[in-house]
Amino acid sequence: MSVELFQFRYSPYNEKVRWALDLKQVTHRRIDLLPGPHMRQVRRLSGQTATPVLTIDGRTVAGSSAILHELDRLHPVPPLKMTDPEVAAIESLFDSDFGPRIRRKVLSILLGDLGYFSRLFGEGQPPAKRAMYRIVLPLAQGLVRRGNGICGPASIEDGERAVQEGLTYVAERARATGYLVGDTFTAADLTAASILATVVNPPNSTMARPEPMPPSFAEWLGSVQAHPGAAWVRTIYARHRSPQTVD
Ligand SMILES: N[C@@H](CCC(=O)N[C@@H](CS)C(=O)NCC(=O)O)C(=O)O
Repeated sequence: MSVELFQFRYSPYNEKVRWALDLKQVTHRRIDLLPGPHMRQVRRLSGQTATPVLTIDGRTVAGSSAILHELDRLHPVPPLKMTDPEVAAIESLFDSDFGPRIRRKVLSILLGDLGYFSRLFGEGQPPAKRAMYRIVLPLAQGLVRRGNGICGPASIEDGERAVQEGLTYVAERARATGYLVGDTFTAADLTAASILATVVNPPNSTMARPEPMPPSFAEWLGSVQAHPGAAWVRTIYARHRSPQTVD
């Protein structure tokens, strides 16, 4: 089976899919795209512009949830329980509510340092492509802001609130068993931990960030690490995330 993931390196929705592929030990190839210039290629493949997009023997599946459903169907072990209504509700809460709100805050800080932004997303690209991306980024950044609903201070403050709400949610919900649904790892844990990993920055996430980070970003990330929800994210990553070697 030939499996290809068209991805952004630094994106929780892409991290969700990488995690599921690694967990189920699916051999695959990852194709890194740059935010902005990615649009034409992703649209040609899937009729829309958002990543992740997975192709399985030439067949296209777009969107992290649809991809996880398909992977759970094709590779049932270990199960992510995508058809469990409680799992689906938590996945949807993090995908559609906390995820986009937190992303506005994270991206707004990163877009304050375009050199860092281009290093972060350009990792793994050939040097000439990285240099070109740095040059076009002042123009492309408007697309990134508009595409993510970054429109003034209120949207950024709301992102800060979403971080606290998301961390509190997982800390409270996982208190009894360590997991969000029942007493085993499911797509609910995988999704919540992937979305919150953008601020918790666990050491074994594939959303690796080049160091040094911009001081304002490092300072803000530092301020959330003591939250019990951040401890939960680190524990889930330590127990269940072991990135595999990809082709
Ligand atoms: N609900 C979608 C959200 C995907 C999403 O927002 N992807 C972002 C990266 S974090 C993206 O590719 N944005 C670029 C675009 O939409 O053109 C999913 O779960 O896959």
